[in-house]
Amino acid sequence: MPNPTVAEYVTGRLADLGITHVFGLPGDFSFPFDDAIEASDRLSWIVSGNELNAAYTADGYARIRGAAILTSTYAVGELSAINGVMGSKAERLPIFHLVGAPSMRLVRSHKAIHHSLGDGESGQFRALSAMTACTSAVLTPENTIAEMERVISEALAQRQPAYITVPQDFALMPVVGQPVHGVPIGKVPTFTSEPRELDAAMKAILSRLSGANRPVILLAFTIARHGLQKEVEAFLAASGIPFATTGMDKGVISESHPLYLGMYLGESSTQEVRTLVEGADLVLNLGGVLFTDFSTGVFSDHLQPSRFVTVWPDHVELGALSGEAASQTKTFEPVHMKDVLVALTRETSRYKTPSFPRPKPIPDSGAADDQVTNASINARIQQFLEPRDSVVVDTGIASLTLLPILLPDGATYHSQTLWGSIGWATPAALGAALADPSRRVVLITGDGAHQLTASEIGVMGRYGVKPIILILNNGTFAIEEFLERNKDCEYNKLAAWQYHKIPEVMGCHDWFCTRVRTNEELARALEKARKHPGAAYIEILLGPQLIPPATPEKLEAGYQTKPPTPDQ
Ligand SMILES: Cc1ncc(C[n+]2csc(CCOP(=O)(O)OP(=O)(O)O)c2C)c(N)n1
Ligand SMILES: [Mg+2]
Repeated sequence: MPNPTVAEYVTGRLADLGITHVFGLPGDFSFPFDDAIEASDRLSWIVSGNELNAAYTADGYARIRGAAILTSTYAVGELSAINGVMGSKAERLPIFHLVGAPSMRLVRSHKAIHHSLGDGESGQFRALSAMTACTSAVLTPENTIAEMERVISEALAQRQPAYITVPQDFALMPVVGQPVHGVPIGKVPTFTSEPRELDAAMKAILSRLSGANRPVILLAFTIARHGLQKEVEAFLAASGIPFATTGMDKGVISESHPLYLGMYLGESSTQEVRTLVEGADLVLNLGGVLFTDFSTGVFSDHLQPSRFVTVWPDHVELGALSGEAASQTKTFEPVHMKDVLVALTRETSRYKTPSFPRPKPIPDSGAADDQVTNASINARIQQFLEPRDSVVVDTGIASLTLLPILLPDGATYHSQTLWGSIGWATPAALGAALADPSRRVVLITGDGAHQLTASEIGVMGRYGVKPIILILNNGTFAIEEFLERNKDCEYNKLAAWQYHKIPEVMGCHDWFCTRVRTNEELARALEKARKHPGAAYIEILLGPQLIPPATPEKLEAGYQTKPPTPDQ
């Protein structure tokens, strides 16, 4: 058998990882990749509305499957994808971005080809795309086999995108060398811990743990990215130490877990959670929590670095003890989080778990005949959720106010807490639905965010996914008003779309679509959606928002536009 072509090999090698869908748009320079995907019996094309949306869809898919493939054409396609792929880089998701480029013959001829600046150059855009990835490769028939091993291993180690491009003529040539048959993503070896470093790290962690009376665990989103939920659950069971999550990490381990304290959101936490987390004499930070502005009630976390033991994906860090200089921070590397979790489960003695109040569901608010508000909606969403739902939330008022809802058993929560690009959630929900059809997907998006990427509703209809979609129609970019304290800007007002008609005009069949105004209407619509065998799209006309604008102090903490006062 002759070797596969470069395009066939690349797509086949990525299919070995267990990826079964490719998101993107075709284009002439990319035809070899497009045709290889079309011909593959392991990969299905999902044709997106545009490349940015394709990147968001791949991001949502990778959150559940562990990795995704995105394809776009040279320059015009790949540049459109940049914001989406950069978001995946920020939020640590391995997206393999395949881009076909002009043939080497064209490159050498310096002709003014389409999708160029007309200056005979063709390599300028590669650098821009490569910046959105942690690793990149320009393939030739000779280097393809080795380069694919390198970029797969790097992208999975960093859990960040890889950019892979190939001139069109090279893409059609057979690869040179012995093709590699890969293994599914869960079996791909990533880091190897250095035994002496691992041993020393374990001694240091166990010594800190044995001296602690009131330890707590913070769990980071990277646990899900590295697929280590089972290892964390085993350690929780062995140690009995309770855990909390910040906004970015919500639902990484089931919120029905008996050791779950609740959300730690700095000064926006409940008093009980604040007391337990801030009063802990040791914070075991598993995975390396990113204390972002929106995760921590605008940098209002009060945690002492000296009490931290942080298990990053590839190293361990022990805070300098109080009284020691910060330079006394101890690091151990390379040490893999999985190895630490396994060793901790084996060696930690069980704590007597302190009694703590179980996190409570947020209470009902708003009378049946009242118009739905951003306050009354949260409890209703919480009651509607079912075990194992995937909840996908866009950036807006809801991404702040939904954080305290209590998720049912095994439900996961996905939002772009760090990157925060509005419009992400609609395509990401499509990706999540395709990644695991056994889970119901519930998409919650503001109207403003939805207007950026609503074309993916048509893509959902085309591929027959069945999410439940809640559109929060308040006619504005309301969170901007919350952050800006200016209620009447032209730039925050939205075109008045009739959202509930979108699925029909986009060719979606058997969708339950409705528009509701009161809490009672919402409750009835949710009940219908629950029973409806197809997708559901509920436009919710929100009443005046009840969230008071951020205080001047909070705004200043978040944006820091003024010189600090002397005592700060
Ligand atoms: C791509 C992008 N453009 C602009 C912004 C700035 N931005 C953040 S939130 C937001 C408004 C979101 O409005 P909507 O979806 O209606 O939600 P609401 O605030 O009304 O709940 C905007 C414009 C952004 N984060 N991302
Ligand atoms: Mg809005």
